[in-house]
Amino acid sequence: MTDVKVGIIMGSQSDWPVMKLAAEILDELGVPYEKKIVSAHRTPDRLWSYGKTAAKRGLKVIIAGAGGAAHLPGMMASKTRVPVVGVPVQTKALSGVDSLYSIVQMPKGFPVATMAIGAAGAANAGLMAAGILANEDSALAERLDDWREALAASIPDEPQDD
Ligand code: RP5
Repeated sequence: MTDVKVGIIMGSQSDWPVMKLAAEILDELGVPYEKKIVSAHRTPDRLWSYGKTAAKRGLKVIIAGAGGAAHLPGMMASKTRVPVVGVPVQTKALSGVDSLYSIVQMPKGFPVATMAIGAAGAANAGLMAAGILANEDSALAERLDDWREALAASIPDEPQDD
């Protein structure tokens, strides 16, 4: 077992610019994570072994991002009981609606907590993972509360002219 409790996985190197936003949130909150390319279609054996060992290795949350025929989050949820947070990566052809539908419509028994398409979804996946871990980590809970308060405080009371 290691200190790493969050796994960020993605179907392709091309997903990293978006999935990086989840990593940046975890960096801000001081949550250690690992990041891997694991493709449901191109590296299915890697997917299988990642899912098979995830709980034993001490992972508590897996953030999985993919685009198009985005089967990675759902297949990972089929292979491990570790909660999977899915991020639909935006696509050129169908704007990420394909990714969203591929991830969100799981059959009963194998849930994926599906975020919004793209950047907001990736950042929220980091926050979701932190929130889950914060239930058992009071120092992290305090950092997350502070992060949320800072965000609220950054919102102006009134709209301004440009
Ligand atoms: C999916 O196909 C990946 O998650 C990525 O979003 C998409 C395109 O992958 P590349 O062709 O850019 O490698 O498997």
